[in-house]
Amino acid sequence: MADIRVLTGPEVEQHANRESCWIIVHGKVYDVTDFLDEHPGGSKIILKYAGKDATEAYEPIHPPDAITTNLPVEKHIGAIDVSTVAKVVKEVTEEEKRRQALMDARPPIDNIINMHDFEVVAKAVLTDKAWAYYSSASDDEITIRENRLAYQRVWFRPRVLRDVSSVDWSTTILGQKSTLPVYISATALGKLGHPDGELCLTRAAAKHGVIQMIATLASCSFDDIIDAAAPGQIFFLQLYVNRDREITRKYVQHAEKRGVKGLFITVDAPQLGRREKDMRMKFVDDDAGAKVQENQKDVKKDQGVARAISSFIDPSLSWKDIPWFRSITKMPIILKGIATAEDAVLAYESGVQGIVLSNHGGRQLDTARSGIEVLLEVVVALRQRGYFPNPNFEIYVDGGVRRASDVLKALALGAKAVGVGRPFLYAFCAYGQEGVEKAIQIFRDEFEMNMRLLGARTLSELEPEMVDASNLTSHTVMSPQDNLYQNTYQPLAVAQFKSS
Ligand code: PPY
Repeated sequence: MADIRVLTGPEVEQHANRESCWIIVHGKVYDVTDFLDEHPGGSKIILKYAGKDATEAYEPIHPPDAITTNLPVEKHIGAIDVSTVAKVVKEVTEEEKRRQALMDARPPIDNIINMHDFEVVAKAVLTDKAWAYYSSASDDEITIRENRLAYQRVWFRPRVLRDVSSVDWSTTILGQKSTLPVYISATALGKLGHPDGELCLTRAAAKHGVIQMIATLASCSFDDIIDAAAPGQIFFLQLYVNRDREITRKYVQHAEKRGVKGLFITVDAPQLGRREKDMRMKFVDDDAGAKVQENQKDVKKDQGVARAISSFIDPSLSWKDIPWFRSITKMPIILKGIATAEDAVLAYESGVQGIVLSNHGGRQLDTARSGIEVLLEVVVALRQRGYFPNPNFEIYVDGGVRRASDVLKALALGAKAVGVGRPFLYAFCAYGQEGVEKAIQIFRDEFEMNMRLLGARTLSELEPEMVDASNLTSHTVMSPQDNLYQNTYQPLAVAQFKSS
């Protein structure tokens, strides 16, 4: 084996400019000089760390192996003797002090009683950049708001006198046991919001028998997540298909070998949506406003965090690729991001094992309909063809789910389970693993109450007759406003910060 060169901090510091630019990431030294102009986030941000340790800036927004897979091996210079690296004394900004104060004043977790509470706390304690990336949705953000509203156009038709002393909301998803009819949906870049990133989800999911979908663009590496799993813990994998299919093949087969139980291929993101909150953050971030950057052609200033790292995703992905996926894995294949009955039928006929009716949390095509609305037409179309119900083809819905009552509506209309992304993400940004556990507990409490009130003792007793979805597809129907009542009504409050 070749000896690994060990460098010192002062040696690396010699290479701190555009002509020769070395950086340290995770204890290794890389020569990124030739890569500067190719960096999707622009060269400026790399040059800021030229000759220095860039790990802290790199880690939250790059897949762990991004640097090793993008740089040819001859640019991997060696290891670093960490004792020789000058500690960068990070200036604590006013903004950081403010956020730390808010972190210290978070509401005690016992005061968190719903998913919205997590969001309020997360917004307060996250960096502006993290909040912009997580919360953003595309264009005018109509779809992200519609995702909530759509559930409010479905009304319950509860049944009574059914002896609901004991109720059970456990289920199976793709044949795997789940204590909830909810799985943790993939969200990327978890370390932007918490130092342990997605491991907060893994640990909480293990404790409570919930299934976690691992994101291709998680901050923690796939193996770190699987290594942290409890024995027998169930995972699904969300897949962004790489332009280089060999990379995808290896990734998928590795996941299967490590026991992943379902492959969720994202099909609604051939190009990333324009998420304007995220895009604006880019201007702020590089300590140069839009005007200063005007003449710098190397900074892709209009992109934001997500677009900057999405160039590997293959926009040529098509129905013709499904047999190839089938040939490389035995895992069940699910298409994530189906938005019409037509495509649901094609998916069924292509032989996959399921679909997620999703608009990607409102982050892709704005004014695309909500998953729950699409569910109606999908069930009709599949039923007409004799494709529904079919235990070997499951339908999931995601987007906008904040309450167990939302989940029950989706299940009554034919979904097998529901994906929840941001609420679990915000839960760990605000309170780490404990937050995710609390979110799961809240769902449990809500399932218990709502199932009793609805008259369903098990999930199999849910049926379409338990909901009135007749207005779901009408985007103009409003509930009548009662102005007097509106004026006197005191809106519910969210959890309060301790006063300092
Ligand atoms: C999203 O942000 O919606 C994602 O699905 C994750 C992601 C992150 C960065 C680039 C592409 C996709």
